[in-house]
Amino acid sequence: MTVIVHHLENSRSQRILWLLEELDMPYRVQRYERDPDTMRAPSSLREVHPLGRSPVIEDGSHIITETGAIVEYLVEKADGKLGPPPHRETILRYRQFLHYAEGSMMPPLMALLVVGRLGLLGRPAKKTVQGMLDEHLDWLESELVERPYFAGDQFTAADIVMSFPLELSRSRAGLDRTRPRLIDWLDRMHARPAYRTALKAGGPYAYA
Ligand SMILES: N[C@@H](CCC(=O)N[C@@H](CS)C(=O)NCC(=O)O)C(=O)O
Repeated sequence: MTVIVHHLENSRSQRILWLLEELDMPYRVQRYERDPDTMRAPSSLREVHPLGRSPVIEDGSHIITETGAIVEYLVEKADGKLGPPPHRETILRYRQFLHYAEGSMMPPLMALLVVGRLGLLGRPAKKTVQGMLDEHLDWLESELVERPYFAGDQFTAADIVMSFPLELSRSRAGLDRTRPRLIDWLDRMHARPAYRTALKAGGPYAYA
């Protein structure tokens, strides 16, 4: 069965295309463009799922939303490929980063976007939010001192999930070469052939 990915341009769902390429799983992309004024998804995405958010995948009768749940579903469908190697600590870190990317790292990144749009009014809050993000980035940098990938010695789907918050951090939250391991990790991710192929499949993506 071919998986259908409802993919919004310049969005988190780029990760799902990348994962499908890494898993070598057949898929079809249904692309959606953002409204140029509001940057919101078009209403047609609500016909797929009431939240009108991306990513959403369809696999036969299953319609699945939420990045982490989609990633778990696809890894399971691929018989565990790109899941964690069978090592207790690696499994725990894999699960941690699968939840952490959307649960802990994305909220301050979204807050930074909002306070940025408030201009002068947002300035006091910007410092606080940037401080929160710096804590995240410092911790993530220290994690990569210990191991080359987020879960352990091997590339896993946890790296794919972590890509979007770190790409956003580089584009709008000051992630630069002062955190060399994170930048090196991003460079390694972007050099993967499956990443490059997924970019072609997804269309506009401003964070590669
Ligand atoms: N935590 C959700 C977030 C989904 C989400 O908010 N997606 C954004 C794309 S980056 C979206 O569809 N935005 C369109 C809109 O807000 O209209 C996930 O990871 O799947």
